[in-house]
Amino acid sequence: MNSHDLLPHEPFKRLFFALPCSAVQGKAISRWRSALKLRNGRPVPTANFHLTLMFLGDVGVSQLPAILDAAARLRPLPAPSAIILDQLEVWRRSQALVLVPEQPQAALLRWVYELQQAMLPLGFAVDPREFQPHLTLMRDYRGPVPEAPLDTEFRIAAREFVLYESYKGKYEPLAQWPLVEPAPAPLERPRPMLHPFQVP
Ligand code: 2AM
Repeated sequence: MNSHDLLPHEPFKRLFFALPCSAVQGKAISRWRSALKLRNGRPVPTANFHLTLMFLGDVGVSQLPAILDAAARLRPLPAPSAIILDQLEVWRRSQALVLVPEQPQAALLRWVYELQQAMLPLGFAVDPREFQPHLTLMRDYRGPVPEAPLDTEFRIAAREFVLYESYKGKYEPLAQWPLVEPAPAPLERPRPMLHPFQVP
């Protein structure tokens, strides 16, 4: 995604869509990362763990209503699911140590494609690099893939997606929408018919 054309002097926000990482999972991932005793790179703050769906870049604030509107009109996934991060990789080009799913879910990949398509008319070009779900653990990482047993499963719940503003190293949620259709409410058990003179 490239930085969007800004009007002269227009205030802007640095925006991206992502799946949030729950506090519990964040702590677990952070503890596991500490145990790796990594000697280089900058650890991503635990509070910033997320799984980027689409990076929008610097966006003029006048664009925000159209982005919110397009995101709200996306069709949710039919079934609840989670992204299982079970593999550690070093991405040399971006100098990042990342957790990735060994088997990215086709449904999520399709949904991200729809998100990209929804943003196209607003002027956000699709990143020529293939979308690869990942959670960044370390930036400026230059070492080899740490030899670490990934004996725990880390899960990112794919329940809702969030539009974040990146501001001074913090990620501020601006809006969120359900990513999966809400489960239907359980049917009320039919009450037994009472005889008109029976007292319940
Ligand atoms: P990542 O760590 O999941 O790769 C906010 O800046 C987030 O957007 C970053 O954490 C990064 O997500 C992603 N990001 C930043 N710059 C980007 C770029 N040029 N292209 C794609 N994603 C980017």
